[in-house]
Amino acid sequence: MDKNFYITTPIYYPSAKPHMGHAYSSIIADFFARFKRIDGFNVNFLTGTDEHGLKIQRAAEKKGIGTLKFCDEISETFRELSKILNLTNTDFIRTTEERHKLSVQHLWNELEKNDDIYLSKYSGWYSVSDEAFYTEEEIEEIDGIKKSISSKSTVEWVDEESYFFRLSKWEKPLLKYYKENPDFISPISRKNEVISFVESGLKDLSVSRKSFSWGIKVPNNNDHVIYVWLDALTNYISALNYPNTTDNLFKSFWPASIHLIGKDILRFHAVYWPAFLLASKLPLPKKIYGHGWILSGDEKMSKSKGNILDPLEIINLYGLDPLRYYLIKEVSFGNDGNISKERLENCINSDLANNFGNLCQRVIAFTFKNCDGKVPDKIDFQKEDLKILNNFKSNLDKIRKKIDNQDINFYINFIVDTLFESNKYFNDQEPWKKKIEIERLNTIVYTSLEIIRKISIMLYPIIPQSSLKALKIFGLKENDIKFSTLENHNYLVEGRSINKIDILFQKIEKKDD
Ligand code: ME8
Repeated sequence: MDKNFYITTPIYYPSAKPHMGHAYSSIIADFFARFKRIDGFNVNFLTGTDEHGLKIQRAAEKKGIGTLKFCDEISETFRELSKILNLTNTDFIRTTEERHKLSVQHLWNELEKNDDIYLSKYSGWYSVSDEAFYTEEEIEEIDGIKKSISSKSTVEWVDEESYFFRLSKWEKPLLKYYKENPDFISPISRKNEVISFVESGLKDLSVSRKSFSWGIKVPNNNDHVIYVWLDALTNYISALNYPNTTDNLFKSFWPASIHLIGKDILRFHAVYWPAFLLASKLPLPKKIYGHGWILSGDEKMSKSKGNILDPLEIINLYGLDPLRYYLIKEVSFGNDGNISKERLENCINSDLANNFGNLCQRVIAFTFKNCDGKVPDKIDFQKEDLKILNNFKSNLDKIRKKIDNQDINFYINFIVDTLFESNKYFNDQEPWKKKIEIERLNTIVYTSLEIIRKISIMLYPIIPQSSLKALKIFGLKENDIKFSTLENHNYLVEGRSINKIDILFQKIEKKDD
């Protein structure tokens, strides 16, 4: 079985500081990376910044700073955010790095060699905000201003010499590929959008610009810079040392397991990128997943709309793990979702503090009071204990499959239901009434401790810091976290001392409480 897993986030534009939408994609990617890692996979996890093009050049001009200096500063805030979000990315790529430039120019040469690139002239609409070309049918006029219908960004007229990529040539091969690889574009609702776009006919794509210079030069024609999307998409392989395809990184991790992106950039990833790869005879990524948007009110949160939520503000107020938990649980994965402080506070109070935190504290206190602070011995599992323990064991492969289908909603619901069942189990079994049936009391405590261990492991990809704190009860460290151990009902060593831990989550005082 292939035990290598390669996940990527989009590389973000450092035109302004990161916002909640960026944090969302990165946290979700980290969730998958962490899950795969505890399930024994060798994980490569890439994120970074997309620094070329007119959008960045103009943003730097507006600030009156040199473009690279401007990128250095903002790219650094994205790198810092990765740390603040506790991401386990294994690399952070900037498209202004030399390793990337070499890779892009090599890819360009391959495309040219295979006769997929030719010189002509582009006359049409361009959105600098989206760094995208639009046809007449894709734009509308609002108050005398031409805008993209899909993104509502302003477009401007471009009329200049340009290199073109023979995208039209790849229309049929792409449709064939989508058909033969039904999971390539996910979720399914978005796949149909892409297929109808391709079926409606692909025109050749302009892949160079002549009227500005902030980009990677076209080899052998320094008057042109390479179109920023051809440049940016290549990051996924330049970080694996492409063009050195015999390099260990490339051999181990290409094709990528999944490119996780927002639905706004699906066309670039599900049409242009696979076409570039087909044309350069490279394997295609296994999956493109276009998640929904974090909305602010009813609108997509974005810098141009001025409705940005700052992840740092929320983290300072509530802490990182509550934010991670909230984004993973409350934004139904694949769909759009709203952020509300009220729902975030509910998550903290009810799921994290009441259901998880309390379970830990109750069981620890009971173990100290009745079992001398030790994992009890003389265990004899009964039907009711095995029922709850087997619930993990019998669902292990199902959980793995759900993760491979990006069904985060299943994963989190499984945890929420199990937490409910676990609290109910402890209440129903009434160990405090079993002080003379010592074997029964011990078995209930043992089972409860095992459940806490298992749930904490499942929570690790979502709320890593809190999960590690909870696992301190058993003296377990990050390296001990293995998903496969959820199968084992007798993992905890009888007679070994457990540890008291601090309160995991402070409840938020609500005004109407
Ligand atoms: O598009 N809700 O960069 P970008 C959810 N550089 N996710 C959001 C979001 C929101 N409101 N806003 C942004 C680019 N995102 C290109 C990508 S990849 C080769 C090049 C997330 O800074 C989401 O993942 O505009 C979206 O696709 C990405 O940030 C766009 O970031």
